[in-house]
Amino acid sequence: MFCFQCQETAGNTGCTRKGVCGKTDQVSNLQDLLVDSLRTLAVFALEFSDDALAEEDVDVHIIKGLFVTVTNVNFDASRIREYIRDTRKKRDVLRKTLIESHGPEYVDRLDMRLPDPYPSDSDAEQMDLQSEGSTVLRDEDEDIRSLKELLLYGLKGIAAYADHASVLGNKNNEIFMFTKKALAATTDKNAGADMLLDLVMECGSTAVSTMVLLDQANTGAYGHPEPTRVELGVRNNPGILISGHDLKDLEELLEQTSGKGVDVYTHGEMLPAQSYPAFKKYDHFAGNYGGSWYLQGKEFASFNGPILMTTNCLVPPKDTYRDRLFTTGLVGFENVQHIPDREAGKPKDFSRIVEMAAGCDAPEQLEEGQIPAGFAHNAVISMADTVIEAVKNGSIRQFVVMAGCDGRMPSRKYFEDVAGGLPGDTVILTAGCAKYRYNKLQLGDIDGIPRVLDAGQCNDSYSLVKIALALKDAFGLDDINQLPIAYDIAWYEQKAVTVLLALLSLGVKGIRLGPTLPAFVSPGVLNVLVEKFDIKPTTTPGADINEMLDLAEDKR
Ligand code: FSO
Ligand code: SF4
Repeated sequence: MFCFQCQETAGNTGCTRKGVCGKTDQVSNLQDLLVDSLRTLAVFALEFSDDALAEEDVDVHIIKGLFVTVTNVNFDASRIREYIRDTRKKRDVLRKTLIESHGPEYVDRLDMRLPDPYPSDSDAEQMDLQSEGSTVLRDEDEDIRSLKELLLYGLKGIAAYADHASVLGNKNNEIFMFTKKALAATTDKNAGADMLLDLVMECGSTAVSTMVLLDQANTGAYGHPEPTRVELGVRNNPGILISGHDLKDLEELLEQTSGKGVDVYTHGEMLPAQSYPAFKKYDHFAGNYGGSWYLQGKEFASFNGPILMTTNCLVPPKDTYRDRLFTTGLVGFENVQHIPDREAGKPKDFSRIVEMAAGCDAPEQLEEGQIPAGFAHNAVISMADTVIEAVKNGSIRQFVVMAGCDGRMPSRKYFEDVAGGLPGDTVILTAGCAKYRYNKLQLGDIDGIPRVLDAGQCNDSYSLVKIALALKDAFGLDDINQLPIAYDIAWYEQKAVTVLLALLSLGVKGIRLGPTLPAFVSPGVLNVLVEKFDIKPTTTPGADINEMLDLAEDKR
């Protein structure tokens, strides 16, 4: 195996024996084979009209397949083999149709450039053999390899967001088309750096469209998040803990637990669900339990009731709660119970979880108090006058966007120290699980505006962009970089890469990225990013705070 797609990659170079995330060598290789089969499917799919693909559900299959390979989603070799089999089946249907319409020579020419071209043995052993050897290092030129991986990881994040939107019935053919085009480009042995860089930028603008689509899907279905004080303590009933990012799963779980004497708690990236009007109406929707994803080994044990993992970030389960853990959707782990997908027109069946919960003890209390959430674009823009006045009269000197992810590395204390060290006339704009480093610090407010404005999940970084654009218009500026906003982004997995590319495509300059720069960015590609966008690594909290504040002075 060779994998360097996330921030925790071994030695900041690459995981080669086993993933730091817990992914085995076999699963990593199978994920690479899945990506190759999706690339092949994408090349064939580009030959067909949207209608023909819709019939075979090819586009949705491609985004689901990519989402499966995002860090901490699916660790189950047998499920990944199933996705490869399905991908190959769809490929074979398209290939056969193409031979009929265009002749075998035409298809031969396509086959020549593909990593997984022919109908192949789908027996598990054969598939494991086919997957052996790293595909990530296939391109010898390190800059080309770096750009192709950057593009692929950006696509994985887009796929995750597009999948969430599609679950709620919102799909967009331009996003599907870009995904196929870009995936196909990563199979092109002649692809040059300029072409790949253009695609990386287009990946950023497609990421923005995908976050818009998901925002429309979420707010259309569940209303606009509203400022909410979220309880951290527990109640006396047994509970079900729901984690991940899938709001449709939460909706159906809340419905199926109504009146059952069981409470539903959020965990990790499900915390923002606490602010949606459609969920707040349920009396048995209790508070948020625990901190960010990497602490689940301890926190799931003390929760006492069943836990439902709807998307990443899953870590290999401990025996203390393994039999209470359920996966659903694209998430998987060997020997962990899985709730199957919806049958047409019906909700998922969570009855097993509800029954188990009824016989469990109530959760053990970990903390108490409340934290503010729900500051997505609609809520912040509705208090725009107060915010603008506070900037004008100097009560707010600087905004610092600290969106992104949390993770295991002790060096992530940097983000807690930055948040705690920023002076009282600064406001932190956050989204994603990075917030758990500082959302429980008592940082106060400015004229009633909390000093940590939490827009929601990582995809809700779109809200931060929307807020920035609204401020730019309100101050009559022509460039987003003239605003008193600094960017101090924490990354971990591929959705954060997508958010980063989205910010770059909007022209945001001077982003700090930490706690380390991505291992998959080669020195040559890094030079380009530094030259074009002034990207920089995080250094020390003190030095970075000073530099951010100096920047605010310069912009005054
Ligand atoms: Fe975090 Fe995990 Fe939401 Fe990621 S829970 S790290 S960027 O999956 O998606 O923020
Ligand atoms: Fe390593 Fe991250 Fe890949 Fe897991 S996802 S194998 S931790 S680089």
